[in-house]
Amino acid sequence: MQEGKFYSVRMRAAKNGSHEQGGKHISGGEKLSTLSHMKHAVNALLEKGLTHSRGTPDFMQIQFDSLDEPIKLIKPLQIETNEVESVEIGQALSWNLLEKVGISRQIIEKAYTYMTQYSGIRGAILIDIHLGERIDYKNEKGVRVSRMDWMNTNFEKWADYYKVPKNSRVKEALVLATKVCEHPATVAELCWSDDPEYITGYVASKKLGYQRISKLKEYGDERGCRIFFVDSSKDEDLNSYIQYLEKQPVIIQWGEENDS
Ligand code: PML
Ligand code: MG
Ligand code: MG
Ligand code: MG
Repeated sequence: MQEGKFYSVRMRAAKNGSHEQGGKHISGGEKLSTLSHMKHAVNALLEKGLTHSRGTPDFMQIQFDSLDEPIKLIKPLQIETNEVESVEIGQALSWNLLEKVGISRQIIEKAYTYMTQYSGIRGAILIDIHLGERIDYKNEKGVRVSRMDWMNTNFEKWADYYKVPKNSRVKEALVLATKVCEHPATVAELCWSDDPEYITGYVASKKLGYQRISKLKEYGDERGCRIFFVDSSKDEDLNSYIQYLEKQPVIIQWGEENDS
């Protein structure tokens, strides 16, 4: 890993005013960077926010903050890509995977209604696996998982090894899912993009790994969201769980045995 102090770099972009003014969420992004790489990090986030298929933003905020906490290194979740013929088959597969980790069909059904109900919020929503109720108190913001990254050289070696496309979307989603699933209170994550041109989504958990599903929604649909299924009995303090998601710095690092 690189030497020196690290900074959390964050971007959020909206259209028709800022998020606070009720603007439409366009894009968000997270990086960790040293000061010497800051221009590169800021530029990459600027580019991401300016070229999103949800629209051209008229509000963007890019900020960096120095990190004082030690950075936790985590191995990426195992990745698997499930090619499916249709959205129906893709969604049925996502149900099966969620059931495999112990979530009841009744709760999955609720989660599916939330996926569209809460589409367009910029963070994730947290639901309790026993009652299926939304448990974060973040309203239209949701919980923004932050302070995480994967250094490109290590990511590219991993991508070569697993023959995964070296695109930043897969990288960013896997970084997020790995951080989220590392916490013992996370049972699983269900995600598909709010990008109308991107229909691949995933179910992730520590046990299942990162299970990509090639079709989870129809092309052109702007609805998408992230849901974390949380076992609240495993973590008495919801605040400390949210604190971990928002504040614990994490770098994904592929195992040393494969990393020359
Ligand atoms: C997003 O970009 O909004 C979420 C993307 C999820 C799927 C990424 C992948 O292809 O693995
Ligand atoms: Mg997005
Ligand atoms: Mg986003
Ligand atoms: Mg980076």
